[in-house]
Amino acid sequence: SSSSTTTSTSTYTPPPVQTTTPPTTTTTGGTTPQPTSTGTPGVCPALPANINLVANSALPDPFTFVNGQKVTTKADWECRAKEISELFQRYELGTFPPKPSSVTGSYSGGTLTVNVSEGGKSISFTVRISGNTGSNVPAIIAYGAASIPVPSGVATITFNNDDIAAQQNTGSRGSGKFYTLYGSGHSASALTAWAWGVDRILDALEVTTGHNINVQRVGVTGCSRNGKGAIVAGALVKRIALTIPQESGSGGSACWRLSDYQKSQGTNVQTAQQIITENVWFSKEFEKHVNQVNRLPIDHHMLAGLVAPRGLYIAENTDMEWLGAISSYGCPKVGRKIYEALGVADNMGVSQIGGHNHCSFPSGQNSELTAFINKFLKDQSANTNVVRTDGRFNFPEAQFVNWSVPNLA
Ligand code: MCU
Repeated sequence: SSSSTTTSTSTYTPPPVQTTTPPTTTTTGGTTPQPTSTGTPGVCPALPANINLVANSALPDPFTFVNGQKVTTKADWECRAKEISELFQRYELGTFPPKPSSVTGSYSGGTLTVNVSEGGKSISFTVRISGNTGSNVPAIIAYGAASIPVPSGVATITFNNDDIAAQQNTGSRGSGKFYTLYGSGHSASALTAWAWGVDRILDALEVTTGHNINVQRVGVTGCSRNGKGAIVAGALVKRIALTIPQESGSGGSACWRLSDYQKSQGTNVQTAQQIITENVWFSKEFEKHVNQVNRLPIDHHMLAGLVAPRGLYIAENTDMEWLGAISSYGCPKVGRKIYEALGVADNMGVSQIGGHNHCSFPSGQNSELTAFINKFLKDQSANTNVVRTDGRFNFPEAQFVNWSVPNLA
């Protein structure tokens, strides 16, 4: 394992395009309007190429820009969200590429074929679609295979994410179709490459007929390692209407700082230091930071915030020590403050219960899941006010939150 120390200005090379133009909500090339928006974009502060990383044991303030400016409006938040996305890409996810020059598709007999070309190279992959009878059918993209009960009236799009970026072990870096297209040295981690694959599935659905899917009402889910993938997809792909990470734990719904805190309390929890020794879910750059995660200007409460204001239902499991029950509950609970600031707290749910095996969705969460699906995929009204754990622990929130929640105008 790595024992390198982090230098205050890291060796990060910024991507060539750094602009101060306001964010657009359809940078991935969607031709349809977004179902929701957080406000009118303004001119955003530029993110400095080099950031002086200073230790902060609290979860970083989502409402203060790197340059110290405060977030006071929803338009500011759009800028801050863009900055946070860039920070995630810089420190842990690698670069999330924009829409490639060509994406085409074809649909036949339950199989959607996605063809992508960029820079003289091409790849193709397929996803299976089931339950798509009718018209304007909402759908859930399931990484690997769905391990949540997908209700009738909602199609399932089964996505073999490993085909896009392999996740066997640390030797998987740079292998998979994403890297065939962009080169094996591309900085994107597996989680990022999979999100890119989700983005391309949506592109292909948009330009293909016969599948009956309503592209405006597509959710994403995955469990465990694939749950980490689901939350990253929801954060990066703004066309996703509902994000359902299941038992994603560290690197997903959990915060690096909180998992380190639990580790220091004697819990056998996955930490950043461990995660990089197991797989390629995060970028090479992240390896420089795992010994000092409290110097990162981000943590995963802000990853949840990138999904806002769209639907986000986090399902966790108190019985799995490795997931870090306090971290997997406390982190999204803090992340939900971003939804609160936007006036849509109920669009994000946090639910953590035990009494079931890993990735075996418990019936005790069925009604919550149904409510989120009804509201965000079926356009029905539903009560999605959920923040709960059956864990008998104390999350010392005041120790980790030293900022207040603005009421964004
Ligand atoms: C919770 O997700 C992961 C975990 O991060 C890994 O450390 C472990 O090896 O595998 C879990 C998983 O994906 O289980 C299916």
